Amino acid sequence: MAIQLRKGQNINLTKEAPSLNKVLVGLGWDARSTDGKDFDLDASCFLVTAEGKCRDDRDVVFYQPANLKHFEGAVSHTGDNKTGAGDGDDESIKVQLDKVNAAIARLVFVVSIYEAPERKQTFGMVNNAFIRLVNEETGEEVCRADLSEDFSVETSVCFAELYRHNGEWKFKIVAQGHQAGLEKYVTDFGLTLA
Ligand SMILES: [Ca+2]
Ligand SMILES: [Ca+2]
Repeated sequence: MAIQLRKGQNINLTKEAPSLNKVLVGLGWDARSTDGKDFDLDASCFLVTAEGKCRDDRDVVFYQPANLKHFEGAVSHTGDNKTGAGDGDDESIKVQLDKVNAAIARLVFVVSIYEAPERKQTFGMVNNAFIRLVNEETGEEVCRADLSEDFSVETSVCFAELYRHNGEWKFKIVAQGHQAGLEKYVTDFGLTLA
């Protein structure tokens, strides 16, 4: 039985799922209405040091071909979904915990709306958002969170963080949205991506 988490809650993965190493983080959403335009949400994963910064532009994994696979092999994105249509994971990110560099303290999972200002789209137009963490080797869903939070004007939402705590791995539901879009995280984490 997967553990259900709410905003602000965390789970100690090292205790709850001791054999966990290959992690699949599945993220899903549906567009409430699209008025004809594509509604394209993108999942990204930032690898962040204890100082709160990415080491360089290679520490973000997202749909761009050059950034689909992390250079150290720790994180990979399974590919861009441009509509969110259907149930189940719309995009997913794989993490191999034992390959995460010791310099990385947190993996931050953010979902943002592609071309949100141009298309005048916000998270207020998103339904059924969720994040779930699966043991890829057993197929077992370890935990999930349905983000029932009432978002409105946000164009990016930090769904969750996978982080080290006293030598153990924990997973926390953040569910914090921002109007500034993905650029906010790019700036906060010290990246120079356009
Ligand atoms: Ca997408
Ligand atoms: Ca969907």
